[in-house]
Amino acid sequence: MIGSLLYPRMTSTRMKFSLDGMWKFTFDRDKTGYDKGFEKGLSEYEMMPVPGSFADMYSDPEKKNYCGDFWYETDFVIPDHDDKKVILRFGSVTHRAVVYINGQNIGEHEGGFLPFALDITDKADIGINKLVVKVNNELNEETLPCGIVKKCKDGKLIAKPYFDFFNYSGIQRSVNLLILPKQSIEDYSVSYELEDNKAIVNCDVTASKSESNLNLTARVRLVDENGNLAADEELDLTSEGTYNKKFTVLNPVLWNVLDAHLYTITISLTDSDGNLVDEYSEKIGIRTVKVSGTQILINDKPVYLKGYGKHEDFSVLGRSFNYSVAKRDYECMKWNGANSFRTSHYPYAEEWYQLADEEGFLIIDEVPAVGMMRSTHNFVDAGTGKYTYFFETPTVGTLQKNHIMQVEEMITRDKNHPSVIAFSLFNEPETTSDQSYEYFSKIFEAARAIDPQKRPLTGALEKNSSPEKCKCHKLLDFISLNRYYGWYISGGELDEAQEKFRDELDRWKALDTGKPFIMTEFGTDTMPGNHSLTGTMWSEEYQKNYYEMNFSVIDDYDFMQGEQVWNFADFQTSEGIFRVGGNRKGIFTRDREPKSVAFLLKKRWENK
Ligand code: CKX
Repeated sequence: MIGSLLYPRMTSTRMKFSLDGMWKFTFDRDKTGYDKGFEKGLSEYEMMPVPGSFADMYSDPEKKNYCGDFWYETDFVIPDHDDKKVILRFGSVTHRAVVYINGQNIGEHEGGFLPFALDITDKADIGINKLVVKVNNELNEETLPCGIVKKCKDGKLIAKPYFDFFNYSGIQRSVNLLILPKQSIEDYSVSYELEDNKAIVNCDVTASKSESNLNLTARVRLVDENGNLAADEELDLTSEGTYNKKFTVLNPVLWNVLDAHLYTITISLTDSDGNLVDEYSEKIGIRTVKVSGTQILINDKPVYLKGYGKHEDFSVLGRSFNYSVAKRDYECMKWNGANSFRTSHYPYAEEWYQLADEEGFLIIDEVPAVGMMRSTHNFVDAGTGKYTYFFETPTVGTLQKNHIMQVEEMITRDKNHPSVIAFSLFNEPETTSDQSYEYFSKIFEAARAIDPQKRPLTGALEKNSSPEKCKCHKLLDFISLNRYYGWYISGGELDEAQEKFRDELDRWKALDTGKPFIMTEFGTDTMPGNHSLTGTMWSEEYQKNYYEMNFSVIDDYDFMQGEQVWNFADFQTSEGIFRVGGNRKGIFTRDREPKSVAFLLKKRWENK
């Protein structure tokens, strides 16, 4: 992990300047960028939006599907400041970045969906500086997500993901310049216990160290939505730079499902003369999450998850964040009575979670551990019994290191959001070998150690991970199933599909795991406007019949505590004979208009 992962905010002690805009950009097909001195500045370039996914800018397929190195450049100004710390913060660069300022390497980051912050205080000048970022979007089996790169005879590289969503890349989230106090708040976490009419809040704060090593006092203040002070506490110093306090909030207004109540938390550091050194504020919500028997409890009350597996995906924007699209998505989800979604298959932009905090939405936050089965069509191979020895490969140790790193970065980034009720640590890997168990037990151990709220952990299991063969379900606090009975399995034969689905759930029941289950994926590709009185596959009628059948099964099993349909909207994929203009399993089209089934879900979810 590099630098503090706190969301970039202005406070009375912190300045923030956005570097978003049009940057210089060039592909580096033959990887000669260093020979051409690109790290000092691009001698050939076009302009490219930041944030943005470059693929959807182009009409030329070679550019759209480009795989390899590419470079960005911009100039930025550091204003004169009074002996402060200067930080450069990237929301995400997909999939890996090397950053240069004025020709000097100042840091690198692996992983395309999480932020990183670089301290450039001694590496940049007051005034104008040149920022160059070398980005690479190749996929391999040592980093997340997994895939390979095919090298063509002419040297061209083609990304071959072991997953279906399009390999959108670039500087896809905002870049900010932060000017912070030398000794600053690096991180904080909150966790809660509820007792009659009160909440016990456990608050940890980490401050950065500096040469001056001032003896600082840390305070935490909580203010409710009406501006009333709910707590104001000095924290105890626990070791150099770390502080802790457990305090009580009387009559707390709890954050609840679709009924959000937020407090503003303000952490401050003051010196021995009482001068304010640093201050950081954001919104949090008091709530607990527990698994008890086969139920998931929010504030000790059972909740049934209704909602979606999503993607960050929209026409032209690709995978870059846009407030209007996010607002529209929340409106669509609220319209049909959803209360939750999974950030399939990677951590989303931080603003998604802030909006969920405001809306009372529940998020299963997923790390980009997708494609852990060696197949470019694993959505078809899943369920056939195909076995690819994925976790029996010599490079799996490096993958595991990266996996743990990204789990830690994700939890560090997202831990204080009330909306985040669980972390998903994988999607559809091979889980039938002892090696997979060994691999994942370390991942779960790392996640449990780092989450201050000890939230439930899960992972989405595909069909080969059957009750009899799956070695990893024992690691999960609730079991997430991705099942396509009536699409990939017994497609077009809903009676047979129903029998098979019931048979599998009976076998899980017989296993008596004592845990809640969630359907995290089920769905059918559906061409909007394609109608069929006989309900043939791909028609809107088939999608409805499929969901009706699946719901009738799900409702017969008490341990089923949620349903997240696949997918919220149609989304872009790699090209292939199984995809017509992308994955069409959306309940909404890619431009967020409902398919007929959206009304079926509305009726069901508003009454469930
Ligand atoms: N699950 C049988 C992972 C998702 C895919 C989905 C699909 C697969 C199905 C696995 O990322 O989009 O093929 O629709």
